Amino acid sequence: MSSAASLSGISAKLPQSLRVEQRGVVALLFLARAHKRNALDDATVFGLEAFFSSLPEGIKAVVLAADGEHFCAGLDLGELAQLNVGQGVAHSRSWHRAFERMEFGQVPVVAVLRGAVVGGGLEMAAACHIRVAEGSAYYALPEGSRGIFVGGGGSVRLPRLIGTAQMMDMMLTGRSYDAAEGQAIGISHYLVTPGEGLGKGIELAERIAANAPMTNFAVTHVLPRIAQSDPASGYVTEALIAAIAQGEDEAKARMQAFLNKRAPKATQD
Ligand code: 1HE
Repeated sequence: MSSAASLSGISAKLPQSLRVEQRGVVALLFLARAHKRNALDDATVFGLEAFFSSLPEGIKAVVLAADGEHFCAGLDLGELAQLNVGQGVAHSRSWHRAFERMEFGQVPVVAVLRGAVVGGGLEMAAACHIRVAEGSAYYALPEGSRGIFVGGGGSVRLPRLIGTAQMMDMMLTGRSYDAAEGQAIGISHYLVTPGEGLGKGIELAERIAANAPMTNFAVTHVLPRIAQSDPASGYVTEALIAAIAQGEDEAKARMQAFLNKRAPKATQD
């Protein structure tokens, strides 16, 4: 597959704070700034945008993980301290672009969370499609106590994930949630013991990568739009994407495989 060479092409363009590896059709992208607890500086944010904008065709899913004990300490506070109002708007919009490329990019993204998942780190996790948390993960929005507001799309994505009331509490009172609480309120989809996160993330990414590409497109690009639209528009959009997906040769082949007793049944894991 030519994707290995292409991933090394992307790798050469990434800042030092990002590192990429390949496992077959799955790309592993690591935040590699553990000495700063993977705080997101401009170079990293632009690197994320570039990475998710130019994945080679052979890559079918991405696992986003982090070096060190902490997934991400959020915004690099040293950078925001220098910005005036106009630059602050541009800064926030640059985060929006990067996380938009993640959420509505070419392939599904599985995040592997541990330690601090705070501020912009939680905003980034919210832009991923599947979240696996190790038992050490915890979630907070320290923006409230730093005198600022979320700027990485958190006010759009987090209310959908955990509800506006929970987000208000996190920002106004500084409340944090541990990994078990985060699982209970819907931040993570999977909770695993420390050290198991990457393996679980790769396993899930490989399963996702085995889906028909049109199904993955429908789930990541169309489902969230339907969920935000009025029901009448939602039903029409659903009918259209359902027809497009089932009309693909791959869907026909998969359904025929089941009818010919060559495909697995939909049993419990
Ligand atoms: C940083 C950052 C950072 C660490 N920006 N440099 N985010 C926060 O408010 C969280 C701030 N960070 C922390 O609360 C702690 O660092 C942690 C709880 C995550 C980890 O604690 P610890 O004891 O393991 O590490 P540390 O000693 O605090 O940090 C190690 C180094 O990383 C240290 O630098 P050093 O040069 O003194 O070694 C820290 O200064 C540095 N570091 N976190 C800059 N965030 C688009 S809007 C998004 C808005 C936000 O994200 S606001 C939330 C910001």
